[in-house]
Amino acid sequence: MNYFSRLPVRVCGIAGAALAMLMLSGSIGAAQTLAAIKQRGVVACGVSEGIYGFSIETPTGGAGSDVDLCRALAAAVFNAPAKVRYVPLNAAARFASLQSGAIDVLSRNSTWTMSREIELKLVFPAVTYYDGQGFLIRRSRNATSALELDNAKVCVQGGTTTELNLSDFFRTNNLKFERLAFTAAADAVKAYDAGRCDVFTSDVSQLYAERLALATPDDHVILPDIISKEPLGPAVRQGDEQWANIVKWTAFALINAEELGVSAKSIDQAVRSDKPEIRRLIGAEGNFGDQAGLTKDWVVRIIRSVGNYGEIFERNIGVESKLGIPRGLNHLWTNGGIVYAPPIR
Ligand SMILES: N[C@@H](CCC(=O)N[C@@H](CS)C(=O)NCC(=O)O)C(=O)O
Repeated sequence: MNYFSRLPVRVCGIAGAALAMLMLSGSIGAAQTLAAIKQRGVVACGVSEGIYGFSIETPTGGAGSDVDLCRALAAAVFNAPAKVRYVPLNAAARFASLQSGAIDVLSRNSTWTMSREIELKLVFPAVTYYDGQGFLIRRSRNATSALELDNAKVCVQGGTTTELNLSDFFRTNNLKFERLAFTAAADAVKAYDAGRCDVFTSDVSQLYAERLALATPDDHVILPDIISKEPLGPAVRQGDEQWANIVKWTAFALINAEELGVSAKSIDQAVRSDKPEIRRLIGAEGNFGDQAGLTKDWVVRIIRSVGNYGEIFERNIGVESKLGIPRGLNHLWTNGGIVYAPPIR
């Protein structure tokens, strides 16, 4: 199944209830997730309801960098990147869905925070995109800084880190604002486009994406202010280290492959390489894939299916894509960015 299945998703912020259900059912314990995925035949991957560049529905399945991580996991487990069941989730529904076991992994522009790990009992195994919160406004407002937004009406999606950062920023700077919160991102964007708000605030990558959906995108600008840290990455439930490690090392393998120059284009040469680091990456030396519960050639499967981190970034998000976001912080550490993966050895 390689399309977004419209499972009925309850919008529910009560994490505790979902957790209690999970404990009673006892269906998800240590090292159960990979076995359940294999038995089911697909990875159940929670994605957004549609953020261009990250996760959108397409006639042939899904597209975007978060979708590519789902595909990479299916390639690692099944050698078949299409073996994913996509579950679109709005911001408020996403964590309860993960806790209840309805999805195996959440790959949906979600920020790694302390409370989401400690309170919601989740794990964010890796960062796949370093983002920050910003503001989208009408060009005609002629503002050059967020400090000029006193008394603005601000549209925001509820159930996000965005809401708290918004009030922190206005309070810290002694500015007043009126908040209009929406459950669905599409409604927040529609309200902004209809002029009900002066400002739409979100992670900057999502501002780029949502701007594409406005009636006249060129009439809107993103202010230069970045008011928060939003390290985005996949999340899994606590208590299953095997699966958490597979998600973590899949993300790290994509980054290590780029660093070593191993891409979808060069994978056939890479499998013949005599460089020790590449030989370990592709499984010609060592036993890392097997030890993780996969196969020796797990990285070869991943790279053939989705390419390396840089290829995923450029295809979906980068300056040559429709989104057109400069790579910035998301350059490899060897290239002036902060994207850094521990080595496979
Ligand atoms: N990174 C932030 C914000 C993520 C978020 O949900 N952003 C909205 C902004 S538009 C979104 O992606 N919504 C898409 C959806 O609900 O499907 C978080 O983890 O709370």
